[in-house]
Amino acid sequence: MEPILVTRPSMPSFEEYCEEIRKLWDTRWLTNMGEVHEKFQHDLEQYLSCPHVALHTNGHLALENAIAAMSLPPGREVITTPFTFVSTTHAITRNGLIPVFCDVDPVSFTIDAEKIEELISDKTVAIVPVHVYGNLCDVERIQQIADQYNLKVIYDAAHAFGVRYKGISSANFGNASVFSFHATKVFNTIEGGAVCFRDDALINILNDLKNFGIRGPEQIVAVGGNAKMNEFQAAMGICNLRHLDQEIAKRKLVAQRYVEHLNGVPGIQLSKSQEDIDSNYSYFPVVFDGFSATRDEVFIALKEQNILARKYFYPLTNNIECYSDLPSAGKSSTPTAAFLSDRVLTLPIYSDLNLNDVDRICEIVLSLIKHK
Ligand code: T4K
Repeated sequence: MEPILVTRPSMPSFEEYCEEIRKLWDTRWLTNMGEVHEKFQHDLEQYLSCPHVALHTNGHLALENAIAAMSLPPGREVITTPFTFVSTTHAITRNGLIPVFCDVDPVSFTIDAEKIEELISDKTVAIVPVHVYGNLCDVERIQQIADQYNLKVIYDAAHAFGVRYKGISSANFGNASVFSFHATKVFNTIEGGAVCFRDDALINILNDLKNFGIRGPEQIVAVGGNAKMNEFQAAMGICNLRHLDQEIAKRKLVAQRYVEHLNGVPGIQLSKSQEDIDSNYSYFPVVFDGFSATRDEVFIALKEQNILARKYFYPLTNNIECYSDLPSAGKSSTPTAAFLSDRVLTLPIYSDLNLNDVDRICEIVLSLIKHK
C-alpha cells in the first residue's frame, strides 16, 4: 500500500502550469522580478487585501529579512516561542538578536500573550509570535503590549496563509507578517515565502535586502543578500491561488472527519476552533494525554501501517544544542510548550486525502485503546 505522508503538496494540472510558464521560453526572463513575479505579487496583494507583499525565495529568508527590515540593534532581546519550526529561532539569532522564550497557550498552541509582559526587559525590542497549525495568536492583546512598550511585532505566519480573523486576512497584523509557500504548506510556490506589511517605508528596505541592495545597474545602496522568487515559483503561485479556496474547503472535510472519530475520546485532545477565526486546516494536531498509548506509541503504530504522522513540534527550539547557552533555554522555562511537545502528533491532512484513509488512520489510533 502507498504510504500516507503527513502532507502532500497541492498542485494545479500539468497543463495549467505549462500554460503559465510557456511564455518564459519566449521571453527568456527567468528571475529578478519578471512579469510573472509582478503579476503574482499583485494577485496576492488583492487576495490578502494587504497593500504590500515582498515575495521571497522561501519563508525562512522572508522571515530573516522581515526582522532585518525593522533595523533592531544587535544584541537586543526578542520575545518568541520555542513551539515552532526551528526557522523562527534561527531567523532571530541570525539577525544578531537574542531569543527570549515565552510559554504557549495550551489551547491555541500559540504564544501565551499574558506571559509576554513578565519577559520584557530594557533590552527587549520586538516580539516574534508564531501562528501555529492555522490557529492565530491573540493579535489584539499582542498589539496592545507592543504599543505600550514600543516593540515591533513580526508574525511568523508560515502556517496561516488564508486564515482570517473577523474577516481580516492574517497578512495584516503586526509590523509585518511572514508566510511560507513551501511545498508542504496549504498554499505553495514549490519553495517560496512573502513578507506582508502596510508601512510604505519598508518597500525599498525589503527590496534591497532581497536583491543585494541593487536599485539600478550602477546603483547599490545597501548590504543585501539574494532572496528573490523566480518566475517558475511565481507561476506555480498564480495557478495554486486560483484553487486555494477549494483546497481549504476540502481540508475542512478531512478535519471534520477526524473530529467525528476522535472527539470526546478519553485521553485525546483536539485543537478547538477559535472564535471569529476562519482556519486553513493546515495541520491536524492531536494531543495524547492520559490515552491508553503514548504519543510515541501511536506514532509507531501508524508507521507500521505506512502512515507517517509527524511530531510537529518536537524537539522544542529552546531544547536544542545550539540554543543551550541562552538564558531562557531549557524546557523548564516553558512548561506548557514542553508538555505539548512531548504529547502532540500531527496526523496526515491534505486536500485530496481520501476520507476512507482518515477512517483507517482513526481505526488504528482507536485500536490502541486498552479495555480494562
Ligand atoms: N516558520 C514556521 C513556523 C515553519 O513551519 C516553517 C517551515 C518556516 C518558518 C520556514 O519556511 P520555509 O523556509 O520552509 O518556507 C517541513 C517543511 O520543509 C517546512 O517548510 C515546514 N515549516 C516544516 C513544518 O515542515 P520537514 O523537515 O518536516 O520536511 P520533510 O521533507 O520531512 O517533509 C514533510 C512531509 O512532506 C514529508 O512527509 C514528505 C512530504 N513532502 C515533502 C516535500 C518536500 C512531500 O509530499 N512533497 C515534497 O515536495 O520540514
